[in-house]
Amino acid sequence: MRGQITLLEPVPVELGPGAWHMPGRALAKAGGLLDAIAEVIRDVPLRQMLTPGGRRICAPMTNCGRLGWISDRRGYRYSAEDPLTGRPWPPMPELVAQLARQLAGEAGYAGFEPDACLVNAYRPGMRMGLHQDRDEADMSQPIVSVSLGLPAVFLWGGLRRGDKARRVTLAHGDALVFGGESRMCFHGIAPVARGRHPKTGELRYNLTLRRAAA
Ligand code: MD3
Ligand code: FE
Repeated sequence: MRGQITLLEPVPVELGPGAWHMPGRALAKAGGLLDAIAEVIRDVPLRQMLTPGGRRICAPMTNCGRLGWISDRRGYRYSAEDPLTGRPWPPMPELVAQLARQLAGEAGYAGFEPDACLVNAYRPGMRMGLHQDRDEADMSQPIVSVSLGLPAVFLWGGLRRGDKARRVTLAHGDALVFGGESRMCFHGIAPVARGRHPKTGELRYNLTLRRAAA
């Protein structure tokens, strides 16, 4: 049939200049990634952080890697210590770091070496408002994200807060790589719909891999 294609394997979709959605690209590693997340969470539990304005950030989060992203009344920043204990974050699992390097390379960002991995855990109803990631030292470095468990609608806006946001569904095993001209785009997550995932139950995990220090 002319015009009809069969997708034997999912292909990367360029969402915008330097921004790639890679459906299912992390699926083969999903089991190992979930095991790695479970181990991190045993060590440094998920917690709800406060914004500088004193509001609770919806999704509980924690970190692994040399640096962790934290937020409290003093602001947003990266810290080498877990503020709950004063101890270093657990090391980034090699499986996670390796996948991030691989995906960044495939998107055209050779030499990406993540030093921070933020773990977000969303339950149905939880969302993340439109924001920019601007706490990293070198904005020429891309960001890699992997979605696991319940699906979510990713809101992908423009360089100005008011720009209309596109909606892209992120499923279990999907990856995103954002760099170049898209690095400073506003983005967020729409409220997660009710549901159950065979591997995570009523949870969506997101791993956000960044180069925080120069
Ligand atoms: C686009 N997390 O933690 S990941 C965040 O699913 C965050 O938990 C969302 O935004 C989540 O900051 C979205 C995808 C993502 C991460 C960083 C980006 C998209 C991005 C940086 C620039 C543009
Ligand atoms: Fe973000």
